[in-house]
Amino acid sequence: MNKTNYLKFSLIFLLGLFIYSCYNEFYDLPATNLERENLIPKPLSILATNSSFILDKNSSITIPNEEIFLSVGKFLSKKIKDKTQLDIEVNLGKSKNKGGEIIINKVKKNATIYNESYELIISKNSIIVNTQTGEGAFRAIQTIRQLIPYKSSSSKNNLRAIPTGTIIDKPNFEYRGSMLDVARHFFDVEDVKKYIDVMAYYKMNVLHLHLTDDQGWRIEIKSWPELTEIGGFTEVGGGKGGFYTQEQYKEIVAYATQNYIKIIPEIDMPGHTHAASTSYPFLDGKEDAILKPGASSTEKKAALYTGMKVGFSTFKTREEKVYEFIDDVVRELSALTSGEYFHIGGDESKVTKQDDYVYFLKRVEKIVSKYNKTMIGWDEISKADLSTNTVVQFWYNEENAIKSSKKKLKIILSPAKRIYLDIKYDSLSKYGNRWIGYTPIDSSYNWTPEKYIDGISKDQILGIEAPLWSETVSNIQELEYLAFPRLIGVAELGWSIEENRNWENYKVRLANQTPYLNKMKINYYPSKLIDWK
Ligand code: TNX
Repeated sequence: MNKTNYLKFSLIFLLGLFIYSCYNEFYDLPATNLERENLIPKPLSILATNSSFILDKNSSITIPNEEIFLSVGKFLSKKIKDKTQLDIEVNLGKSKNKGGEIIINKVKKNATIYNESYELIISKNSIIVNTQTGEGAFRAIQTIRQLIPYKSSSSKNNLRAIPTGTIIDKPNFEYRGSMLDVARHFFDVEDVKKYIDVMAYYKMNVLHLHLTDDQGWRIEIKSWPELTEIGGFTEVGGGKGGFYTQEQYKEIVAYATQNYIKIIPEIDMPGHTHAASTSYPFLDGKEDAILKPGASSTEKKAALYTGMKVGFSTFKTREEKVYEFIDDVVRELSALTSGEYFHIGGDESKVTKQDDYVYFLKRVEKIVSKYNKTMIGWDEISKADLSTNTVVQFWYNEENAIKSSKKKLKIILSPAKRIYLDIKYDSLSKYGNRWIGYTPIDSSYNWTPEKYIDGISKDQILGIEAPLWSETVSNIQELEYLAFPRLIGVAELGWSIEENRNWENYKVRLANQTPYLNKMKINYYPSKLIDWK
């Protein structure tokens, strides 16, 4: 290089450096405050440094050279594109270093931190994610997504200013779930995927599918085809019902897995089983009662139930063939499910004799563990002496939950009073049940799972789950009306520690979720308690 070229080169270099260092000033970006961002759930700790990282067309994502991080990197790039139109490339291992970088850094395993924990260090030039797992990286990028403004931060170029600072974060509970009742009304694969999208955005990690009930059987079981051919035929109100083929169910499991969400299938037994027993009358002896032996499929379909009552059906618990049937169902469904849990229902079995109920649960618990799954049941299952691996889902009866926790079984909290998403908000609610009164969004948020039941301490609580029973909702818009915004509050109760939760503060962050909810076309309930933006 001769002298003039050298001078030219140095000048250009210095000019570039100058422009880059004046970037914020150049675009006239205001000072920022990471601590005041509308993040939900609220992270464990936030420290603001009041400047900006610029995300623009020169930015890139750099990830460790592992398949698991590649999918997380691509996920983030796609979400950035959807939100900002910016094409952000994903580089393995080494960065190309053109502009501000998002770097996912794999740190060494440390037994004292959760799989889902992460650290986010945002400076002017980079966003560094420190985590030890794909799961941690996935939770971290939800925070990044939430920090990216919807509109360009400059009128000159398409760029987004992200507040600088450090976030250290990990979940309060390891189990943060919701349940969809696809039995009372059926919801198709696309509906479930959309629900998963929103759950993932708010860092939830479990979706429980209530696949069977009196009104319908919604999962194909190859060894018992009439379960869906007959049992899937209708729903509450007499609509057309439906079911997932095994391929469709696998598609849901795969989609959930990409979003670091576990699917928990529920086959509700021995009560809530009218649809199954109408398909195969030996299950409850309907052959003698309602259906004649050898009844045609038309006769069986006519005997299906489309009302909303509960507690009238039961399997014949002393009939050996019933357990052969259950074995097939648990085997097939377990093979399709990657998560470790299998939910067997067990609620409101009002016409099953106590002895029979207890006998039944012990038999079913063995079947579930034979297929390497951990059993979950509604709180009534505490009537039986079950293994300490089994998990009890509290929904109504505190004594049941206390009894089980004394026997060292873990508890999932789903108090109907607080987080049953199917309960009406108030007297103006268009849809919803109201057997337990109303649940406006403040009372759904304003409670303390850690101290909810006297006698159950935090370490005995696996987590929380918000069920959405679907008697009164028959399409995704109606379902969303009940789920949102309450589900978002549940996500915060599950993730954020007690000291970081506060209704007045949450209320403001929730009000600022409207750009996201609108972009997702979510039909949320516009409660007057919130000053929606
Ligand atoms: C109780 S919760 C039920 C469901 C109903 C729900 C309606 C539970 C284990 N059983 O069968 O759909 O109330 O809120």
